[in-house]
Amino acid sequence: MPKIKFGLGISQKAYLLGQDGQAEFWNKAKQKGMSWSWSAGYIFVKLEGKYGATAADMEFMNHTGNMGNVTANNTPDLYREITLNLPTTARVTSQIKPSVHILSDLNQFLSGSKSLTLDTANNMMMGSSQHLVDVTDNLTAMFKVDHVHND
Ligand SMILES: [Cu+2]
Repeated sequence: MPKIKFGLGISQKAYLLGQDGQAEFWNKAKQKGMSWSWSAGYIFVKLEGKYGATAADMEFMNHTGNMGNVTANNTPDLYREITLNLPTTARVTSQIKPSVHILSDLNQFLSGSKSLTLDTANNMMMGSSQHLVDVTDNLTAMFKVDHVHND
């Protein structure tokens, strides 16, 4: 079965190349609001919105990322590699540039393999706390390839 593999976040291998080793990627991430300071590094996933039991009137902000060198800091590594099955082969030829269309089920954020509840203890979090490790693990199951365009 044909497959596609991609990274969710930035691997330590890439981050530890240092700021000069990022080429233009660091600046692009910065422009898109997907970075902290260099020492904290890249934001992997940024989820923001409102929630509430009766009305969506509470703000939440969950930003996942490694906050630097995980070995030196003795913190969890939130980088994940995702492998998905392709329903059909993606053909690359001189005429064909295939598009792989991936759907993301955001419901996995809180209702994935581990049920999570937003509350005042976790609704404003950045980095790699246990809540954000749980969020990351839930999000790894959010992707699926819906279809491939071979044209
Ligand atoms: Cu499509």
